[in-house]
Amino acid sequence: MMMMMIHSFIFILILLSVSYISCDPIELSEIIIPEHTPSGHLLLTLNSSSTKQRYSYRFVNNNDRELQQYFSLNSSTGQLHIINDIDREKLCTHRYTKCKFLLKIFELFHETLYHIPILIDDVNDHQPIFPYESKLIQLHISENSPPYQSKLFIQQAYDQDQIDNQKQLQYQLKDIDKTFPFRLETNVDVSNRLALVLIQPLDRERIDSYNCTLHVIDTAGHYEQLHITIIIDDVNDQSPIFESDTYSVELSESTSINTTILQVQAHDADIGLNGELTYDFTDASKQFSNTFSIDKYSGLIYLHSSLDYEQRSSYIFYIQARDSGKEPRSSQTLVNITILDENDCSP
Ligand SMILES: [Ca+2]
Ligand SMILES: [Ca+2]
Ligand SMILES: [Ca+2]
Ligand SMILES: [Ca+2]
Repeated sequence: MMMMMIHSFIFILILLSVSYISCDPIELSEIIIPEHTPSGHLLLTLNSSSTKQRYSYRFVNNNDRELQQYFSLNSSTGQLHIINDIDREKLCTHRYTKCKFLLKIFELFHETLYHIPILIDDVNDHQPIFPYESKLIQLHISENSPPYQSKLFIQQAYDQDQIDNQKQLQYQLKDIDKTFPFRLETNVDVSNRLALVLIQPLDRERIDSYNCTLHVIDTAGHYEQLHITIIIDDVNDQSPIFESDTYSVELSESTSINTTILQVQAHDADIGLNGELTYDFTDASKQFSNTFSIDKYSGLIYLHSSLDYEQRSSYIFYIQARDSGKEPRSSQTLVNITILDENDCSP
């Protein structure tokens, strides 16, 4: 019982002495450990004497307790080994500062405190990564964008290694040919974004999308690719074009009402509303809508009221096709209807 009390007393004393170390520390020189140094690697031996003196080393007052899990300390020899994989990028999240720690070891019998600065050295073990959820992104540009003034911005790649800061990463555009109308610009502004600068006029009606691959490589040759599809957005720059400038038809004066006479048809190379057409009489030809009617979507023209050759032997009017863009474009065609005489007058 007495012995147990003495032991407890010594233990408390030791704890107290460990917690309240007042001696001047011995500052050891910095140990540089490359990250991922294999487990079992011996970093230093604090007690190299061959005398029979007793030594008892232990970690002490290490603010960053997490650090201790990577090392084992032999209490009598003071040998410090690596026992866990050290990943610099996990241990030090501050990318731009050195990954440094101060490891403190106390020797109880000689009351010696050691300060051991540790520097975890970066190894280039990460590839650069583009900050997008997918490796395939889509960018949009309007087809009337002016060359040299129009840019498509792309976020820079990021590399977790300290060695590979943003300026060290090299970019290249791949899978393009001479017709590719963009040029890659790096470090375009303070945000260090990348940009695809338009260098040729676009024409969506000719080419409506482009593909390229953006390649980034770090100083160790690790690389990443971002596949980019550039969609050319339509502008209403095309007018409808009629299949024919003139539509001529001959019609018997006895043709019954609602008979289909002809169909006018135009095409617009734009897409969406910019290419969606409706047909109607031009303002100047509105008067003919008493005699003929037109279906605004199909361009079919019907006879609206009965004809009489003796009263009128021909009709000439204009039909316009108009797209549905915000600023609509239109064009017109001529319809020439000749009425044929039937023997309907009594002698
Ligand atoms: Ca890297
Ligand atoms: Ca690294
Ligand atoms: Ca267009
Ligand atoms: Ca159009």
